[in-house]
Amino acid sequence: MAILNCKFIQGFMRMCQDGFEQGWHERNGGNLSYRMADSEVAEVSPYLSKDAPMMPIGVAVPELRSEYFLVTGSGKFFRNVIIDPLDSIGIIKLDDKGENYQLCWGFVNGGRPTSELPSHLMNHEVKKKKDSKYRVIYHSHTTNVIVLTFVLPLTAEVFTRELWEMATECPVVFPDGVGVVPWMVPGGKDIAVASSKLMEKYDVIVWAHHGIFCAGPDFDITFGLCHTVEKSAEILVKMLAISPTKRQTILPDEFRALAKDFKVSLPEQFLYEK
Ligand code: 2HA
Ligand code: ZN
Repeated sequence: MAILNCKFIQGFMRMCQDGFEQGWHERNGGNLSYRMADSEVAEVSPYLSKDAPMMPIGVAVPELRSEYFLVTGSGKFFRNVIIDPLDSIGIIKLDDKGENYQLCWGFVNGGRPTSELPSHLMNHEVKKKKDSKYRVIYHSHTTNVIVLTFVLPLTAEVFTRELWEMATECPVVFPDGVGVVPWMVPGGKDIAVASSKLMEKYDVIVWAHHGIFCAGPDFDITFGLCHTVEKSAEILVKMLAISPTKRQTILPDEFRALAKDFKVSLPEQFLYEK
């Protein structure tokens, strides 16, 4: 089917497979959504059905009215996306209030969008308002980030600083830091509201004892962000397995020097004296 050759659908499927191969998507874990550009909507328009019934999103996202999203399906496995995309992924269109959606393509065996649709869309709305280049929201069950939510205080200050210290590239890749949502029931409005509030400030949000949400302009940047954060978390987990303390690390003034040379601004909130 020619629609599957579209660049954005290829990129979406590749990201699902990449995440699965990293071990972040056991069973139906994790979900991905992509806000389509007008040119991409036009490209696939002949394949889109326009009369499917409207379904409630569960939250209102007026800023996203009439937009189209490519999304993974509720209960679908990332593992199956590349071998059976028509079953696993789909395109939805929001109504002119941003309160309901209709299925336009995909989910041929009767699926529906990810159970985390409220969080995805509220995060998309916040990001679009700040910077219309943002198009990707990615939720994955990154093992080492989850491990850290059992041993570190659940604050942006501690998570950001500890992850920055574990790899020199980190403050350059996520200079705004990492937000943390305490444990909450997934899938609903409350966790969507809490997450989107943090998305105003961060591109990375940790869900305690659950996983991570990342936002970005394209698949490479968003996957790379998640990959970088999880790699740093892995280094920290390995370090903590050897020793509860660090013999040496990157110091606040060294971060400030890095920020200057790499032309990023690192909030002082994260450069506290320990
Ligand atoms: O099942 O990851 O958070 C998908 C999920 C729910
Ligand atoms: Zn999840």
